[in-house]
Amino acid sequence: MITVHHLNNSRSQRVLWLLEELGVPYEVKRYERDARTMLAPAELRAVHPLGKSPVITDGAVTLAESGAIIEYLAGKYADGRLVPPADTPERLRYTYWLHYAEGSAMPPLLMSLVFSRVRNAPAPFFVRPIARGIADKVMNSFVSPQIRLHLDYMEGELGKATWFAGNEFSAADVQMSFPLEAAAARGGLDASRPKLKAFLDRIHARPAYQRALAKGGPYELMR
Ligand SMILES: N[C@@H](CCC(=O)N[C@@H](CS)C(=O)NCC(=O)O)C(=O)O
Repeated sequence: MITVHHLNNSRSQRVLWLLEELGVPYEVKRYERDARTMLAPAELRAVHPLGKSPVITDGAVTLAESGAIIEYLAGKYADGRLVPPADTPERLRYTYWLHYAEGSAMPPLLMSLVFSRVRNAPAPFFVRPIARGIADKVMNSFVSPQIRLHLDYMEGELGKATWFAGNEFSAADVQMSFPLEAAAARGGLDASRPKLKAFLDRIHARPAYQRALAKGGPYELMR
C-alpha cells in the first residue's frame, strides 16, 4: 500500500490528486505545520532525513521530491495514462514542465514568501524600517520582475495548447498546479493572465482534484 506523508497546505496535495486521477489505493498520514514557523514537525524526519513533504512510502521504497514521486507513480501505476507517448514532442514538453515547476517556477515564489515574512517579522522599532527597506528593495528589483517573467512565459505557453504538455491532460499539469496556485495566492496571478486562470479553474473542477482535497484536509496556500 502506498502511504503519502502529507503536510497541510503543501505540495503533497499534488500527490494525492495524482493518485486520485489514477484511481490507485493509498493511505494518507497527515502532519501539521508549526503555526509559528510553518515548518513540518520533526516526526517527518523519521520518514526522510530532510523532513519535507511530499514523501511516499511504497513497500520498501521511500521517495521524496514531488517530481520524482510523480514520475515514479506514473511509471509504476499509470499504465500509459497521463504520460505522453515516448519520442513525441508532447513527451519532451511533459519532461520539461515536470522539472520546470520546482526548478524554475518555485524559487522566485519561495523568495517572495520569505521576503514578505522578513518584511512583517516582529522586530524592535528601529530595525523594522531597515528590514522593510531591504525586503522591498529585493522584491521590487528582483523577485517581482522574475515572477512576472515566469507568469508571462507560462501564459504564452498555455496559448499554444490546452494543457502544459499538449492537448491532453497529463501528470505535468498536476506538477504545474502548485506554482500556479502559489502564484495566485501570493505572486499576483489574476485575471490579467486568462489562460493561467482558466487552467486553475479547469483543474479545480476535476472530480479527482476535489476528492484529493477531501482526503488531504485544509489547503490554503500562504500569502
Ligand atoms: N522540491 C521539493 C520541495 C519540498 C518542500 O519544500 N516541501 C515543503 C512543503 S510545500 C515543506 O515540507 N515545508 C516544511 C519544511 O520545510 O519544514 C518537492 O517538490 O517535493
